[in-house]
Amino acid sequence: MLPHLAVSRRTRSTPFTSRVEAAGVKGYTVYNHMLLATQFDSYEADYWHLCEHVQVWDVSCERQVAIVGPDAYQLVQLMTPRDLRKAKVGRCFYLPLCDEDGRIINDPIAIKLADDRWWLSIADTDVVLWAKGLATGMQLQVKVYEPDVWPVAVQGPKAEQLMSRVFGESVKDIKFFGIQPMTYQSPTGAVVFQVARSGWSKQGGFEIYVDNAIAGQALWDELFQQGQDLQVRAGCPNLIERLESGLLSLGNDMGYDTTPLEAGLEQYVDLEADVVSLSLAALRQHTPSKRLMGLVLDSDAQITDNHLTIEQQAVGEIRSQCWSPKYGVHLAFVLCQLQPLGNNLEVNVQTTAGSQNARLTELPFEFDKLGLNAL
Ligand code: THG
Repeated sequence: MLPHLAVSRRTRSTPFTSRVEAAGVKGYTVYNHMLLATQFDSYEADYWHLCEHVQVWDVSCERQVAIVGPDAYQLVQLMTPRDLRKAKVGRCFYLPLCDEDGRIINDPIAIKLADDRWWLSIADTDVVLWAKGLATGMQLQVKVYEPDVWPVAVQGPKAEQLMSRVFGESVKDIKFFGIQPMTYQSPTGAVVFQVARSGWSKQGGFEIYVDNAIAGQALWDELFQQGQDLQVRAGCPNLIERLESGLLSLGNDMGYDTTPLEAGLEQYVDLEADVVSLSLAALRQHTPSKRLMGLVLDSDAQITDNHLTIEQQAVGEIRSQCWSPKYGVHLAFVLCQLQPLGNNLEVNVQTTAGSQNARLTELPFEFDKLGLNAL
Protein backbone atom coordinates (compact mmCIF):
# COMPACT_ATOMS: atom_id res chain seq x y z
CA MET A 1 0.00 0.00 0.00
CA LEU A 2 1.24 3.50 -0.78
CA PRO A 3 1.75 5.67 2.29
CA HIS A 4 -1.06 8.16 2.65
CA LEU A 5 -1.33 11.55 4.26
CA ALA A 6 -3.41 11.55 7.46
CA VAL A 7 -5.44 14.74 7.32
CA SER A 8 -6.42 16.40 10.59
CA ARG A 9 -6.96 19.95 11.81
CA ARG A 10 -3.19 20.49 11.75
CA THR A 11 -3.06 19.74 8.03
CA ARG A 12 -5.62 22.40 7.39
CA SER A 13 -8.28 21.92 4.73
CA THR A 14 -9.60 24.89 2.76
CA PRO A 15 -13.05 26.07 1.69
CA PHE A 16 -12.31 24.38 -1.66
CA THR A 17 -11.04 20.99 -0.49
CA SER A 18 -14.28 19.13 -1.19
CA ARG A 19 -14.31 20.58 -4.71
CA VAL A 20 -10.64 19.72 -5.29
CA GLU A 21 -11.41 16.14 -4.24
CA ALA A 22 -14.51 15.97 -6.43
CA ALA A 23 -12.24 17.05 -9.32
CA GLY A 24 -10.09 13.96 -8.72
CA VAL A 25 -6.96 15.26 -6.98
CA LYS A 26 -4.27 12.55 -7.03
CA GLY A 27 -1.69 13.97 -4.63
CA TYR A 28 -1.24 16.56 -1.90
CA THR A 29 1.68 18.28 -0.27
CA VAL A 30 1.50 20.29 2.95
CA TYR A 31 2.41 23.98 2.60
CA ASN A 32 2.05 26.47 5.44
CA HIS A 33 0.37 23.65 7.41
CA MET A 34 -2.34 23.45 4.74
CA LEU A 35 -3.25 21.07 1.93
CA LEU A 36 -1.94 21.91 -1.54
CA ALA A 37 -2.78 19.68 -4.51
CA THR A 38 0.21 18.52 -6.57
CA GLN A 39 -1.43 16.50 -9.33
CA PHE A 40 -4.81 15.83 -10.94
CA ASP A 41 -3.92 13.76 -14.02
CA SER A 42 -0.20 13.10 -14.70
CA TYR A 43 2.28 15.99 -14.28
CA GLU A 44 2.61 15.96 -18.05
CA ALA A 45 -1.11 15.96 -18.82
CA ASP A 46 -1.66 18.72 -16.22
CA TYR A 47 1.20 20.66 -17.83
CA TRP A 48 -0.17 20.52 -21.39
CA HIS A 49 -3.62 21.47 -20.20
CA LEU A 50 -2.22 24.48 -18.31
CA CYS A 51 -0.29 25.62 -21.40
CA GLU A 52 -3.31 25.31 -23.69
CA HIS A 53 -6.47 26.08 -21.69
CA VAL A 54 -7.31 27.46 -18.25
CA GLN A 55 -7.12 26.04 -14.74
CA VAL A 56 -8.52 27.03 -11.37
CA TRP A 57 -6.12 26.41 -8.49
CA ASP A 58 -6.87 26.23 -4.77
CA VAL A 59 -3.77 28.03 -3.48
CA SER A 60 -5.25 28.81 -0.07
CA CYS A 61 -1.89 27.71 1.37
CA GLU A 62 -0.42 30.98 0.08
CA ARG A 63 -1.31 32.43 3.48
CA GLN A 64 -1.45 36.15 4.06
CA VAL A 65 0.54 37.72 6.87
CA ALA A 66 -1.25 41.01 7.49
CA ILE A 67 0.80 43.92 8.83
CA VAL A 68 -1.47 46.76 9.80
CA GLY A 69 -0.78 50.05 11.57
CA PRO A 70 1.24 53.26 11.32
CA ASP A 71 4.58 51.36 11.31
CA ALA A 72 3.51 48.79 8.67
CA TYR A 73 5.99 50.00 6.03
CA GLN A 74 8.80 50.07 8.60
CA LEU A 75 8.26 46.45 9.55
CA VAL A 76 8.02 45.20 5.95
CA GLN A 77 11.15 47.17 5.02
CA LEU A 78 12.98 45.73 8.02
CA MET A 79 12.28 42.22 6.71
CA THR A 80 13.38 42.77 3.09
CA PRO A 81 16.49 44.11 1.33
CA ARG A 82 14.29 45.37 -1.55
CA ASP A 83 13.73 49.12 -1.47
CA LEU A 84 10.01 49.72 -0.88
CA ARG A 85 10.09 53.48 -0.34
CA LYS A 86 8.38 54.16 -3.67
CA ALA A 87 5.88 51.31 -3.41
CA LYS A 88 2.39 52.38 -4.50
CA VAL A 89 -0.95 51.23 -3.16
CA GLY A 90 -2.55 48.66 -5.49
CA ARG A 91 0.73 47.01 -6.46
CA CYS A 92 2.34 43.64 -5.69
CA PHE A 93 6.08 43.14 -5.15
CA TYR A 94 8.06 39.91 -5.23
CA LEU A 95 10.39 40.16 -2.21
CA PRO A 96 13.06 38.12 -0.55
CA LEU A 97 12.65 38.29 3.25
CA CYS A 98 16.07 37.88 4.86
CA ASP A 99 17.50 37.57 8.35
CA GLU A 100 20.45 39.50 9.82
CA ASP A 101 22.91 37.18 8.02
CA GLY A 102 21.22 37.80 4.69
CA ARG A 103 19.71 34.31 4.56
CA ILE A 104 16.34 33.79 2.91
CA ILE A 105 13.46 33.36 5.35
CA ASN A 106 10.72 33.53 2.72
CA ASP A 107 9.96 34.93 -0.76
CA PRO A 108 6.43 36.29 -0.64
CA ILE A 109 4.47 38.55 -2.91
CA ALA A 110 3.98 41.69 -0.84
CA ILE A 111 0.75 43.56 -1.50
CA LYS A 112 0.34 47.19 -0.55
CA LEU A 113 -3.38 47.55 0.13
CA ALA A 114 -3.12 50.96 1.84
CA ASP A 115 -0.37 53.09 3.36
CA ASP A 116 -0.87 51.39 6.71
CA ARG A 117 -1.93 47.93 5.43
CA TRP A 118 0.31 45.33 3.80
CA TRP A 119 -0.19 41.65 3.12
CA LEU A 120 2.68 39.24 2.64
CA SER A 121 1.44 36.33 0.52
CA ILE A 122 3.92 33.84 1.85
CA ALA A 123 5.75 30.69 0.78
CA ASP A 124 6.21 27.80 3.17
CA THR A 125 7.75 29.14 6.42
CA ASP A 126 6.15 30.65 9.54
CA VAL A 127 6.71 34.31 8.72
CA VAL A 128 4.03 35.44 11.17
CA LEU A 129 6.14 34.33 14.15
CA TRP A 130 9.25 36.18 12.96
CA ALA A 131 7.24 39.30 12.07
CA LYS A 132 5.54 39.32 15.49
CA GLY A 133 8.91 38.92 17.22
CA LEU A 134 10.40 41.84 15.29
CA ALA A 135 7.35 44.02 15.92
CA THR A 136 7.43 43.32 19.65
CA GLY A 137 11.19 43.65 19.98
CA MET A 138 11.33 46.88 17.99
CA GLN A 139 8.18 48.25 19.68
CA LEU A 140 6.53 48.94 16.33
CA GLN A 141 2.95 50.14 16.17
CA VAL A 142 1.52 47.32 14.09
CA LYS A 143 -0.81 44.36 14.34
CA VAL A 144 0.60 41.20 12.76
CA TYR A 145 -1.79 38.31 12.07
CA GLU A 146 -2.88 35.72 9.49
CA PRO A 147 -6.35 36.70 8.28
CA ASP A 148 -8.66 34.07 6.81
CA VAL A 149 -7.89 34.64 3.14
CA TRP A 150 -7.82 31.76 0.67
CA PRO A 151 -6.31 32.72 -2.71
CA VAL A 152 -7.68 31.10 -5.85
CA ALA A 153 -5.50 31.26 -8.97
CA VAL A 154 -6.94 31.25 -12.50
CA GLN A 155 -4.03 30.37 -14.81
CA GLY A 156 -3.54 29.62 -18.48
CA PRO A 157 -3.87 31.33 -21.87
CA LYS A 158 -7.67 31.48 -21.55
CA ALA A 159 -7.61 32.92 -18.01
CA GLU A 160 -8.42 36.47 -19.08
CA GLN A 161 -11.40 35.30 -21.11
CA LEU A 162 -12.80 33.31 -18.20
CA MET A 163 -12.15 36.03 -15.63
CA SER A 164 -13.86 38.69 -17.74
CA ARG A 165 -16.99 36.53 -17.95
CA VAL A 166 -17.15 36.41 -14.14
CA PHE A 167 -15.82 39.83 -13.10
CA GLY A 168 -16.55 41.91 -16.22
CA GLU A 169 -14.32 43.42 -18.90
CA SER A 170 -12.52 45.74 -16.47
CA VAL A 171 -10.52 42.79 -15.13
CA LYS A 172 -8.51 43.13 -18.36
CA ASP A 173 -7.25 46.54 -17.19
CA ILE A 174 -5.35 45.02 -14.27
CA LYS A 175 -1.65 45.17 -15.14
CA PHE A 176 0.95 42.51 -14.28
CA PHE A 177 1.41 42.60 -10.49
CA GLY A 178 -1.38 45.16 -10.14
CA ILE A 179 -4.17 44.42 -7.67
CA GLN A 180 -7.60 45.97 -7.29
CA PRO A 181 -10.95 45.30 -5.65
CA MET A 182 -13.38 43.62 -8.08
CA THR A 183 -17.06 42.87 -7.59
CA TYR A 184 -18.43 39.36 -7.93
CA GLN A 185 -22.21 39.01 -8.13
CA SER A 186 -22.65 35.93 -5.95
CA PRO A 187 -26.03 34.19 -5.62
CA THR A 188 -26.39 35.75 -2.17
CA GLY A 189 -25.39 39.27 -3.24
CA ALA A 190 -22.43 41.30 -4.42
CA VAL A 191 -19.05 40.68 -2.79
CA VAL A 192 -15.75 42.44 -3.34
CA PHE A 193 -12.48 40.51 -3.62
CA GLN A 194 -8.97 41.79 -4.26
CA VAL A 195 -7.88 40.50 -7.69
CA ALA A 196 -4.26 40.57 -8.94
CA ARG A 197 -2.71 39.72 -12.26
CA SER A 198 -0.19 37.22 -10.91
CA GLY A 199 0.25 33.53 -10.23
CA TRP A 200 2.85 30.82 -10.03
CA SER A 201 2.98 30.05 -13.74
CA LYS A 202 4.05 32.02 -16.81
CA GLN A 203 0.93 31.09 -18.79
CA GLY A 204 -0.84 34.30 -17.73
CA GLY A 205 -3.60 34.68 -15.22
CA PHE A 206 -4.99 36.12 -12.03
CA GLU A 207 -5.22 35.50 -8.32
CA ILE A 208 -8.39 36.18 -6.37
CA TYR A 209 -7.94 36.80 -2.64
CA VAL A 210 -11.11 35.16 -1.31
CA ASP A 211 -11.95 36.38 2.21
CA ASN A 212 -15.49 35.02 2.38
CA ALA A 213 -15.68 31.22 2.23
CA ILE A 214 -19.33 30.91 1.15
CA ALA A 215 -19.05 33.49 -1.63
CA GLY A 216 -15.70 31.96 -2.59
CA GLN A 217 -17.28 28.54 -3.08
CA ALA A 218 -19.98 30.10 -5.27
CA LEU A 219 -17.20 31.83 -7.23
CA TRP A 220 -15.37 28.52 -7.71
CA ASP A 221 -18.54 26.90 -9.07
CA GLU A 222 -19.22 29.91 -11.31
CA LEU A 223 -15.70 29.71 -12.81
CA PHE A 224 -16.38 26.09 -13.75
CA GLN A 225 -19.84 26.84 -15.18
CA GLN A 226 -18.63 29.82 -17.21
CA GLY A 227 -15.51 27.98 -18.36
CA GLN A 228 -17.03 24.78 -19.69
CA ASP A 229 -16.47 25.66 -23.34
CA LEU A 230 -12.93 26.82 -22.47
CA GLN A 231 -12.17 23.35 -21.09
CA VAL A 232 -11.57 24.70 -17.58
CA ARG A 233 -10.17 22.20 -15.10
CA ALA A 234 -9.05 22.14 -11.49
CA GLY A 235 -5.27 22.37 -11.40
CA CYS A 236 -2.33 23.22 -9.20
CA PRO A 237 1.17 24.65 -9.47
CA ASN A 238 2.93 22.40 -11.97
CA LEU A 239 6.54 21.24 -11.56
CA ILE A 240 7.31 21.14 -15.29
CA GLU A 241 5.81 24.52 -16.10
CA ARG A 242 7.48 26.29 -13.19
CA LEU A 243 10.91 24.87 -14.03
CA GLU A 244 10.59 25.90 -17.68
CA SER A 245 9.48 29.34 -16.47
CA GLY A 246 12.22 29.76 -13.86
CA LEU A 247 9.94 30.14 -10.83
CA LEU A 248 11.77 29.24 -7.61
CA SER A 249 10.34 27.12 -4.80
CA LEU A 250 11.35 28.05 -1.26
CA GLY A 251 12.63 25.04 0.67
CA ASN A 252 13.46 23.23 -2.55
CA ASP A 253 15.64 25.57 -4.56
CA MET A 254 16.64 28.09 -1.90
CA GLY A 255 15.97 28.94 1.73
CA TYR A 256 17.83 29.34 5.00
CA ASP A 257 20.98 27.95 3.35
CA THR A 258 21.11 30.64 0.65
CA THR A 259 21.16 34.39 0.30
CA PRO A 260 19.18 36.15 -2.45
CA LEU A 261 22.50 36.90 -4.18
CA GLU A 262 23.24 33.17 -4.33
CA ALA A 263 19.70 32.29 -5.40
CA GLY A 264 19.82 34.65 -8.39
CA LEU A 265 17.37 37.11 -6.82
CA GLU A 266 19.74 40.11 -6.97
CA GLN A 267 17.22 42.11 -8.96
CA TYR A 268 15.09 42.20 -5.79
CA VAL A 269 17.96 43.41 -3.55
CA ASP A 270 18.85 47.11 -3.38
CA LEU A 271 22.31 47.15 -1.83
CA GLU A 272 22.62 50.93 -2.17
CA ALA A 273 19.25 51.83 -0.68
CA ASP A 274 19.26 54.12 2.33
CA VAL A 275 16.62 52.14 4.22
CA VAL A 276 16.48 50.34 7.56
CA SER A 277 16.56 46.65 6.69
CA LEU A 278 17.80 43.81 8.91
CA SER A 279 19.79 42.05 6.16
CA LEU A 280 21.33 44.88 4.15
CA ALA A 281 24.54 45.25 6.19
CA ALA A 282 25.30 41.52 5.85
CA LEU A 283 24.39 41.45 2.15
CA ARG A 284 26.68 44.42 1.42
CA GLN A 285 29.62 42.48 2.94
CA HIS A 286 28.65 39.15 1.44
CA THR A 287 30.69 37.22 -1.13
CA PRO A 288 28.49 34.45 -2.56
CA SER A 289 29.97 30.96 -2.30
CA LYS A 290 27.12 29.26 -4.18
CA ARG A 291 24.99 29.97 -7.21
CA LEU A 292 21.60 28.62 -8.22
CA MET A 293 21.80 27.74 -11.92
CA GLY A 294 19.88 25.92 -14.59
CA LEU A 295 20.92 22.48 -15.83
CA VAL A 296 20.04 20.90 -19.17
CA LEU A 297 20.52 17.16 -19.53
CA ASP A 298 19.94 16.05 -23.10
CA SER A 299 18.87 12.50 -22.23
CA ASP A 300 15.69 10.73 -21.26
CA ALA A 301 17.47 8.41 -18.81
CA GLN A 302 16.35 8.88 -15.20
CA ILE A 303 18.58 10.89 -12.90
CA THR A 304 19.68 8.60 -10.06
CA ASP A 305 21.81 10.91 -7.90
CA ASN A 306 21.46 14.55 -6.91
CA HIS A 307 25.19 15.31 -7.02
CA LEU A 308 26.84 17.11 -9.92
CA THR A 309 30.46 16.21 -10.41
CA ILE A 310 33.50 17.13 -12.48
CA GLU A 311 36.12 14.37 -12.50
CA GLN A 312 34.45 12.76 -9.47
CA GLN A 313 34.58 15.97 -7.48
CA ALA A 314 31.21 17.28 -6.22
CA VAL A 315 30.49 20.75 -7.61
CA GLY A 316 26.80 21.12 -6.80
CA GLU A 317 23.47 19.44 -6.23
CA ILE A 318 20.16 19.13 -8.00
CA ARG A 319 17.38 20.94 -6.11
CA SER A 320 14.40 20.42 -8.47
CA GLN A 321 14.19 18.54 -11.74
CA CYS A 322 11.76 17.30 -14.34
CA TRP A 323 11.47 15.95 -17.86
CA SER A 324 10.45 18.74 -20.23
CA PRO A 325 8.08 17.31 -22.82
CA LYS A 326 8.22 20.59 -24.75
CA TYR A 327 12.00 20.59 -25.25
CA GLY A 328 12.74 16.87 -24.95
CA VAL A 329 15.41 17.28 -22.25
CA HIS A 330 15.70 17.08 -18.49
CA LEU A 331 15.68 20.50 -16.82
CA ALA A 332 16.88 21.15 -13.28
CA PHE A 333 17.62 23.94 -10.85
CA VAL A 334 20.99 23.19 -9.29
CA LEU A 335 22.88 24.81 -6.44
CA CYS A 336 26.53 25.02 -7.49
CA GLN A 337 29.59 25.49 -5.25
CA LEU A 338 31.49 28.31 -6.95
CA GLN A 339 34.94 27.36 -5.64
CA PRO A 340 35.22 23.86 -7.12
CA LEU A 341 33.10 24.77 -10.15
CA GLY A 342 35.17 27.69 -11.40
CA ASN A 343 34.15 28.68 -14.95
CA ASN A 344 33.11 25.18 -15.97
CA LEU A 345 29.68 24.81 -17.53
CA GLU A 346 29.93 21.09 -18.28
CA VAL A 347 29.20 18.70 -15.41
CA ASN A 348 28.46 15.00 -14.94
CA VAL A 349 25.13 13.62 -13.77
CA GLN A 350 24.49 10.00 -12.76
CA THR A 351 21.59 8.37 -14.59
CA THR A 352 20.15 4.95 -15.31
CA ALA A 353 22.28 5.10 -18.50
CA GLY A 354 25.47 5.81 -16.52
CA SER A 355 27.37 9.08 -16.09
CA GLN A 356 26.24 11.70 -18.60
CA ASN A 357 27.31 15.22 -19.53
CA ALA A 358 24.96 18.09 -18.77
CA ARG A 359 25.16 21.85 -19.39
CA LEU A 360 24.90 24.61 -16.79
CA THR A 361 23.19 27.87 -17.71
CA GLU A 362 21.84 31.04 -16.11
CA LEU A 363 18.22 31.18 -14.95
CA PRO A 364 15.61 31.63 -16.24
CA PHE A 365 16.35 29.23 -19.09
CA GLU A 366 16.75 30.93 -22.47
CA PHE A 367 15.73 28.09 -24.73
CA ASP A 368 16.58 29.93 -27.96
CA LYS A 369 20.13 30.62 -26.83
CA LEU A 370 20.46 27.02 -25.67
CA GLY A 371 19.51 25.91 -29.17
CA LEU A 372 16.42 24.15 -27.86
CA ASN A 373 13.26 24.32 -29.93
CA ALA A 374 9.78 23.42 -28.72
CA LEU A 375 9.03 19.95 -30.09
N1 THG B 1 1.16 33.97 -5.53
C1 THG B 1 0.82 34.41 -4.31
N2 THG B 1 1.50 34.06 -3.22
C2 THG B 1 2.56 33.22 -3.33
C3 THG B 1 2.97 32.74 -4.59
C4 THG B 1 2.23 33.13 -5.72
N3 THG B 1 3.22 32.85 -2.22
C5 THG B 1 4.16 31.77 -2.30
C6 THG B 1 4.97 31.76 -3.57
N4 THG B 1 4.06 31.92 -4.71
C7 THG B 1 5.97 32.90 -3.54
N5 THG B 1 6.95 32.79 -4.60
C8 THG B 1 6.84 33.43 -5.81
C9 THG B 1 7.86 33.27 -6.74
C10 THG B 1 7.80 33.93 -7.96
C11 THG B 1 6.72 34.75 -8.25
C12 THG B 1 5.71 34.88 -7.34
C13 THG B 1 5.77 34.25 -6.12
C14 THG B 1 6.62 35.48 -9.54
N6 THG B 1 7.75 35.86 -10.15
C15 THG B 1 7.77 36.49 -11.43
C16 THG B 1 9.04 36.08 -12.15
O1 THG B 1 9.94 35.55 -11.51
O2 THG B 1 9.09 36.25 -13.35
C17 THG B 1 7.62 38.01 -11.40
C18 THG B 1 8.45 38.74 -10.43
C19 THG B 1 8.47 40.23 -10.66
O3 THG B 1 8.53 40.65 -11.81
O4 THG B 1 8.49 41.01 -9.68
O5 THG B 1 5.54 35.75 -10.03
O6 THG B 1 2.49 32.74 -6.87
N7 THG B 1 -0.23 35.21 -4.18
